Amino acid sequence: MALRAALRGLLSCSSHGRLCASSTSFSQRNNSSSANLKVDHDQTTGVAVMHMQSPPVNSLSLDFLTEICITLEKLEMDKGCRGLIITSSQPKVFSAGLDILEMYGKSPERCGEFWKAVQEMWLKLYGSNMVTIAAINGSSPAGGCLMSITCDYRIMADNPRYSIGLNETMLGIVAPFWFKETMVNTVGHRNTEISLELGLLYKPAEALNIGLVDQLVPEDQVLSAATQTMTKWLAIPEHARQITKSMMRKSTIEKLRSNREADIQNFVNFITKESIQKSLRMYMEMLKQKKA
Ligand code: CO8
Repeated sequence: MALRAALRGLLSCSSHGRLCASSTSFSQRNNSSSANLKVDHDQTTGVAVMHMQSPPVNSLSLDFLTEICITLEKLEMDKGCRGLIITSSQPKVFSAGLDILEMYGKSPERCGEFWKAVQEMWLKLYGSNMVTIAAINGSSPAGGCLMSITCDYRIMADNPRYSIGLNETMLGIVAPFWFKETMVNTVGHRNTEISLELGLLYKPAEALNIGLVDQLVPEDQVLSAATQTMTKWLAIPEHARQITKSMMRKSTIEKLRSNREADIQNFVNFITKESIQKSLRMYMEMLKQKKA
């Protein structure tokens, strides 16, 4: 509850694209931990590594999204932090995407609050001035894939047991326009069309082939490869890189910013439909059966 109250404050001061100052000085600390996130901030390099550690599969619940948003806000405000690597501490999974339980059997108000937090995470990451790299050390379906493609660069573990993609249609739900546009901006229109209609999850080699990830490395080298890549990106004149990034992403970001309330309403109307609730229930049962 305290976390959500903090996010509400955060949302009220950043929803127009302006970031508000945090009362605690994050830059004084090298490391910080909250319940489900560990952040190692190396102040000599200006690079922070955010480890997601929300068991079992880093699914993005309202509370977890809130933690992520607060951390992103603090790092963004910290002038000593120029690069962010996102990775997972959970075995085999980067992130299982949005927490399905947040979309099942919940009140419209709660669904709306949840969706606002999903939007906020995307806005913060996609619009970040920092260099952002996803160090994808496990499977990354749906919202996990969104989180990855919202970063500037993706390095994935070369393990054929892992997969990544926007598989929403397989749950009987539809990726919203800003998921779709982030994907188009990454792999192009045709790949996105096929990928979204079929709800495809790609093995690492396939993901590399369509440009969904930028690099594959052995599993134990994901973080070191991300650190090396970060060094190269941080060597580019900062203002020029930031302006270029903003130029590439601005129209997609603006489209959501100017339609946030309508997008929340669409989500709530859609997700609370009986037929959609049934699809989600069947999908969760399928997950349980697969496990058994
Ligand atoms: N949400 C909630 N719980 C989950 C999720 C999830 N996304 N994924 C897995 N879990 C749960 C499982 O049910 C299981 O619970 P329990 O232990 O109680 O049985 C536990 O986590 C562990 O799961 P697995 O045993 O399946 O773990 P594995 O290591 O074998 O597999 C995977 C990990 C590959 C991540 C697998 O769990 C999986 O495929 N999960 C589903 C991923 C998925 O399809 N996510 C889609 C979420 S929807 C989304 O992100 C975008 C929605 C956009 C909405 C647009 C609407 C308009």
